[in-house]
Order: sequence, then C-alpha cells, then structure tokens
Amino acid sequence: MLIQKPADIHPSEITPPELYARRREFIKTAAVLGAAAWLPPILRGRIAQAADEDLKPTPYKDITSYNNFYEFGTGKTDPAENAGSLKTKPWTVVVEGHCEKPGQYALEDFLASQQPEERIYRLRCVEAWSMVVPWLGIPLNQILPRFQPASNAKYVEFTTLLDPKQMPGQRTRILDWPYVEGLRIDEAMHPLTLLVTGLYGKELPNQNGAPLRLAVPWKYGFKSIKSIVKIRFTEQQPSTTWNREIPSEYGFYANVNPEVSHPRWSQNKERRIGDFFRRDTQMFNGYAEQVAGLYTGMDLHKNF
Ligand SMILES: Nc1nc2c(c(=O)[nH]1)N[C@H]1C(S)=C(S)[C@@H](COP(=O)(O)O)O[C@H]1N2
Ligand SMILES: [Mo]
Repeated sequence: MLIQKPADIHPSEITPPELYARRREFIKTAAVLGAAAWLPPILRGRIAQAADEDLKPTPYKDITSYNNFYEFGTGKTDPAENAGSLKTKPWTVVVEGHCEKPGQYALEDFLASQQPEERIYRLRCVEAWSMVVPWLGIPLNQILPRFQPASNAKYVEFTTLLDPKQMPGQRTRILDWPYVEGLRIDEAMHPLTLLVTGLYGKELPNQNGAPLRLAVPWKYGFKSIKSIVKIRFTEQQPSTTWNREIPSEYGFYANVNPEVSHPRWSQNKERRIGDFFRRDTQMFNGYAEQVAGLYTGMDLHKNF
C-alpha cells in the first residue's frame, strides 16, 4: 500500500465533506444494489432510495418545530412556541482565556464578514432520534486562529446567553444556567466543526439557536450548544452542563457510538424524524473516516 505524506496530496484530491459524503452514499447504494441484483426491480428501487435517503434533508418544518432548547422549555414544541422572546440583534461574543486577542466582538466583527457555506449534516440526539440538517455556517477553524490561541489553550469552552427575562426556562432550576459546552482544541479546529448562522439557506430561527450555534456532527446533539455569547480558551477540560448534571450518563466527549449504551437505553438504533422504522446508528454518526483519528489510542468506553 502506498502511503502519502500530506505534502504529496494534491489539493484536488481533498474532497469537501459533503461531496465526500455524497460519494460515499453513492458507493453504498451501488454496493447495496449489487447485492440486491436478484430482487424484483420495484424492491431494488426501494433499496436504492433507502441508501440515498441517509442524507436527505429533514423537512424545514420538522427541524424548526421539534427542538431541544431547555432555556425555552423541556417539551419538543416549547422552543418554537417560546423563543420569540429572544432578542438576537445586536449580539456580542466575548472571547477570553489563553489567547493574544481577547475582547468583546459585535457578531459581525466576530464573523469578520465571512460567507457562510452550506453543510448537510446528520444530527443524532442522545435520545435516539436524528435529523438531517442543511446548515449554513463557517468552519470554526476559519475563525478561532484570529484570536491567536496560546500554546496552553488545550480546550475551548462555549457559553449560552444567560438572561431569564428573555429565556423563560432559566427562571426554573431544570439545569444549572447558563448552558456550557466544551471541545478539545483539535476537535474545535477539525474542518467538520461548524459555527452555524443559518439553515435551509435562511437566517437561523431562534429555536435552533440564533444567532450563533455549534454543529459538531460526530457528537450527540447536546454538544452543539446554541445562542453562544462567550468563547474561552482553557488549559483544563471545561465542566459542561449535562456532564455536571448526570456524569454517569453524559460524558465530556459524547461521540456518537452504537457500541456504548447510555446507562438507561441502547444507542445502537435511532429513529430519523419522519421515518417509521428505526435505523442503525453509525460509529461517529457516519463521520468515522474523518474523525476517528482524533481518538487514536483512547478507550471510548471510558471516555464516553
Ligand atoms: N443552550 C442550549 N443548547 C442546546 C440545548 C439546550 O437545551 N440549550 N440542547 C441540545 C440538544 S440536547 C440537542 S439534541 C440540540 C438540538 O438542536 P436542534 O433543536 O436545532 O435540533 O441542541 C443542543 N444545544
Ligand atoms: Mo439532544
């Protein structure tokens, strides 16, 4: 086998993630069809369709009316009903911790007028449902370097707005507010990690985490923190909301892993919103080729 060093790889050989995913789906479809060659044409067609549908976007209506955003209530329809009270303009992002350029940035300056791109990602909730979302966003690795993280910046911590006046859920003690999440710096800098500003080609609806949220597609949905107001570079692993709440159930890494059960239910199947049948959950939510290398040598049962 020929092993290329990165410098030998021509830029045209580096496939953008969504093209890569589409090509993979095509290969999968071809493989499934090959195996199904003996089936009657109608069934063959149905199998091809099933393979294609792995990255078929979930309808806009479902993505924007079935949500988890406890700041607006714990029911799935609460965020769509209540998030109108969130004021997203103007919006300020604070950057602090181990970096050369900390400060308070107006959202526009924070994003430095970079054009968001479309990324179609699977989203797998820890509750065993999933969606496919056409996000609009900017890879986080195009934004973080501007703040010149120091060499001891090993992690990045993200914080959601704290304002019980705008966020009625924060008037209850259902979680320890504000919602906080974190990534290892190499996870934050991975090209798949997206800072989301929209979906379906439009501005991000409040219930989906306007005006700025993360999309980390190989991790359970709770890592994809919404309505971010602060980013902090830290040396120690930050404490995160769900890990603090129930450490035996929600780890810091929270990588989608069908082989590691949640203590109260299996994680090896999921129901795609809109589907009737459940489907198999994929290792790293289907992004293993791109991200498995981040965890080489780590025990994923311990670091769940
Ligand atoms: N601030 C904040 N971010 C959050 C949550 C939350 O309750 N508060 N819920 C998380 C969970 S559990 C999931 S599954 C996703 C859901 O994102 P969606 O509603 O856009 O599908 O948001 C995540 N981000
Ligand atoms: Mo979730």
